[in-house]
Amino acid sequence: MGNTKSGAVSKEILEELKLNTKFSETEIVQWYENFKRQCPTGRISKEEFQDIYSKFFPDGDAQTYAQHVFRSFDTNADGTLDFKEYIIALHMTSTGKTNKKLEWAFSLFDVDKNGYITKSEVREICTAIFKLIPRNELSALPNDENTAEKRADKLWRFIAKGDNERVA
Ligand SMILES: [Ca+2]
Ligand SMILES: [Ca+2]
Repeated sequence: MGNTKSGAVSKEILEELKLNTKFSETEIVQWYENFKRQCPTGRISKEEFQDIYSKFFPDGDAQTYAQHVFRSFDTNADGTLDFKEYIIALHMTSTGKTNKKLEWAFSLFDVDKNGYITKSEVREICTAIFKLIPRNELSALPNDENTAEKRADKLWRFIAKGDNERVA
């Protein structure tokens, strides 16, 4: 292990994160130390991310969903999550602010990243979400949303109107 980079967060990243999230400098520095400990290379690969996700859903299949979540966090699309992307992701999914959550949900559903959500993208994400649900819990779901198709239809009716419309 060389000593090419210092162990601290760079000033630019720190300033940017302070501007774009509600986290304080102390919190960001703490997150960074945690991140470095868990991930000495400073980057999380898709495989590592899938592993982390699988631990949260031991009874379901989290692989597909983890891939979608990873894509929505990997804002520069280079196939890894760096510290900045990780903190922004954490902020978007954990903060109480509805517009931030919506922003994230939008990027989650926009599978091909073209700025629009289509019904088939909604169905794709619902299918991934359904794989997270353990089999014995599926039977307990209400009749109008106990399959990925039904859930997608319902969600689509809520956010859009016709089958061929798209959400921008
Ligand atoms: Ca990235
Ligand atoms: Ca799209």
